[in-house]
Amino acid sequence: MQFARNSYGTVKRPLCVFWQQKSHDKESWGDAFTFCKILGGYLVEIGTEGEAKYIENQVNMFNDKYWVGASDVLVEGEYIWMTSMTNVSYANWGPGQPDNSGTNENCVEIWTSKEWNDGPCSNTVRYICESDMRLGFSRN
Ligand SMILES: [Ca+2]
Ligand SMILES: [Ca+2]
Repeated sequence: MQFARNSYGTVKRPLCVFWQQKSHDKESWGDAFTFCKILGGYLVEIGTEGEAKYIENQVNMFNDKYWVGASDVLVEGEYIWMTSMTNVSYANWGPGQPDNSGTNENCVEIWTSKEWNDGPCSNTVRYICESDMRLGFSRN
């Protein structure tokens, strides 16, 4: 596991991002949501473009898509950050997304292009957790 701290002055909360690096660490969106809680955080929420860029920079090494903590599972087409239960205000949707393909796409992933997509929640995908808590994580 790796840890990183945000040095951005623009985010609304202290942001500590951590994620699983190994190839087997892919989960359904629901399991990713749960694992983040078990790990002492929550599936990452992105409130601003600055925050999005910070996370993108931290996870370039993924070279893979990853879940973030937004879903429209409650009301189709209304995306909510599911930990804070706040509306998704900033988003970087890919072309034509979200498209609710197959009427079965309710969970938000970020592609390697940095663009966002709604995907099937049952897909197993990498994921990013973050924590508001000051747990004394060091970078290594
Ligand atoms: Ca949907
Ligand atoms: Ca989609």
